[in-house]
Amino acid sequence: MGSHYDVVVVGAGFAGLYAVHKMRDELGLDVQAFEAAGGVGGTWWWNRYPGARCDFESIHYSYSFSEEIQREWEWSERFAGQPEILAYLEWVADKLDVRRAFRFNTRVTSTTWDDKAARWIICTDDGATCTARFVVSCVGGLSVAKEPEFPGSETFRGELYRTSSWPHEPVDLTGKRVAVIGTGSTGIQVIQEIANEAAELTVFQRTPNFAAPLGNEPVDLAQRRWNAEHHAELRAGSRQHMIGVPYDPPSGPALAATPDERRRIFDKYWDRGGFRLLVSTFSDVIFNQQANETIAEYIRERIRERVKDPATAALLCPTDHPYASKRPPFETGYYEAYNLPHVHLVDVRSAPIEAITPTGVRTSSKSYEFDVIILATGFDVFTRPLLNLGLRGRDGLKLEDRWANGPTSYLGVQIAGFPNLFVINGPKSAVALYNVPLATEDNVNFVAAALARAIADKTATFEATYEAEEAWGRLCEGILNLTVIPHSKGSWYMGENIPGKARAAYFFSGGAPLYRAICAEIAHVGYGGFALD
Ligand code: N01
Repeated sequence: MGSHYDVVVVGAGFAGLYAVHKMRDELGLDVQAFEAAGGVGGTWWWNRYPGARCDFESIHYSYSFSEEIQREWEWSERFAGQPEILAYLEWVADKLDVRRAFRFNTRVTSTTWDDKAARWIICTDDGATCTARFVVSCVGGLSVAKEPEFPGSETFRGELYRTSSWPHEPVDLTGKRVAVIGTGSTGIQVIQEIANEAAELTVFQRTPNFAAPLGNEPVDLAQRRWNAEHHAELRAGSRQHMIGVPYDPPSGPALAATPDERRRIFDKYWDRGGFRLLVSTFSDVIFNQQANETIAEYIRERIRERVKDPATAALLCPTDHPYASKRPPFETGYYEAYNLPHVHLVDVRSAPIEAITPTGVRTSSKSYEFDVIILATGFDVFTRPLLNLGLRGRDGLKLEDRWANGPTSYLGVQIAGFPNLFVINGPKSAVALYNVPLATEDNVNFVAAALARAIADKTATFEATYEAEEAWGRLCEGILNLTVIPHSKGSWYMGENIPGKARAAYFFSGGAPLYRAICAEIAHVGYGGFALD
C-alpha cells in the first residue's frame, strides 16, 4: 500500500483547485490530488470546441473567496470564452501554488472503504495505490460524455470529433462538409461559430431549444475599473440571488400582467443577456405552465422573425416542453446561421439517426455524406462521474447498487453508506441552477468545516444517515414538482437524456440562498443528519 494522506481530492476544475487550497493551506492537511487531464481547468480544459464560452457573466462566474484574485484578474469580455477561462484557472492555480498537490494524467479507477482501518483505499490507472482518511470528489457534474447511441462511428472514414474532448491542435473546417449532431447549449455554440467556416453545414436536430441572445461584448477599461471597485457589492447581491448572480428581481406574475406589459418586460430583458430572461421577467414562468407559455410564445415569435424560411423557423420552434424545463441555451447569431444557403437543418425526430456510416450519417429516411462529424450529444450528468470512481462503501456496498433507483445524497455532499466521502456539487446539491464557482465555494466551505470538526473531535467516521438522505431526497423532489421542470422531455435535469437512466430530481431547485441557509443551520446544530462516530 502506498502513502497515506489526510485527504485525497479528485479533479482540478473550479472545485478541485479551491478544495486543495482550502484543505491544505487553511486546514493544514496533507492533501494528494488526482486529475485525469494533463492540466488544471476541468470542464474548461476538456471543452475546447469552437465557440465554447460561458453563459454566466465572468465577473460573477469566478472565485469570490480571495480579495486579491478578484482585484487582480480582469476579464476582457462580458461572457468569457474557453481560452480566457482556462487561462484564469491556470493563473489561479499558480497563484495558490496548488499544481504541486496534483498528479495529472492520472485517473482514479477504484475507491474502496476499509471499515477496519476507517480509511479509503484509492487506486489509479498508473497502477499506484494510496490511502486517505477523507476523499473529496471534485469530479464535476457535466464531465462524462454520453455514449452515442449510433452504431458505426468507428467505421467513419472522415474526421469525427466530440465537443467534450476536442483536440488541442486547431481543426480546419474550411471547404469541408460538416455535420453537427445535437442542438443543446454546446451544439448551438458550435453551429453559430463554424457556420461561416464550413463549406456545407448540416445540423441534425431532434428537439429544438429555446435559445435567447447571450448579449456578449468586450469589457472596456472604464467598466473593468468599475468591476474591480465594486466586486464586494456585486458578490453580496449574488449571494442573495437564487441563481447566484445579482440580476433584477422579477416583476410579479406574468398572468397578472396585460399582454402589452408582458411584451414590454420580455423586450426589456430579451437581449440584455444571460439568464435574465428567465429570472428577471416574471415570477411565475418557472412555476406555472400557462405563465410559461407566455414566454415560450414570445421566444417562438422572435425565432420566426429571425429565420427567413418559414418551414425552417417552424422546425426551430420548440413546442413539446416548457421554457427552462430543459437548461436554456444562449446564442449569438445562431438563428441567422440558418439563413445561409449552405446551412441545412435535418429533423431527426421524424426520421431518427440509425447509424454513422463509412461516409456519413444514415437516418431512417436518407443517407448523408460528410468530411467531418461533430457529436454534441451531451453528458451522463452527476452520477456517471462518481460511478467512474469505482466507489465501494461499507461492507463492499457498490455505488451502482446504492443508486440502482436513482441518485441519493444528503445536501448533495454525502452519500449514506460511504463514510468520509464528500462530494462537491454532487447529485441533489444546488449547482444545476446556481452559478458554479459560488456553488463550489459554498460546498467546499461546508466540507472544510465538517473535516475540521471531525479532526477536532477525533471522529473516525463522518457519514450522512439514511434517514437524512431520504428526507433530503423528498424535499428535492417536492420543490422540483412545484416547477415546470418535470414537464421536460429528455432533459439531463431529470436524467432523461440517457436511455435507461432513472428519472429523478437530480438537484435541489429551491435556490442558492435557501440551500446555503439549510447547510449553515445543519452545521450550526452540530451536523444534524450526519453520524459522527
Ligand atoms: O448537452 P444537451 P450539451 N439523436 O444534453 C441531442 C452546459 N453547457 O452538451 O434534446 C439525436 O443539452 C439532444 O437532443 P434531445 C449546460 O448546463 C454550458 O449541449 O435529447 N440527437 C440535444 O439536442 C448544458 O445544459 C455552457 O432530443 C441527440 C443534444 O444532443 C449542459 O452543459 C455551454 C441524440 C444534447 O444537448 C449540456 O449541454 C455548453 C440522439 N441519439 C454546455 N442524443 C455554458 O455556456 C442526444 N442528442 C456555460
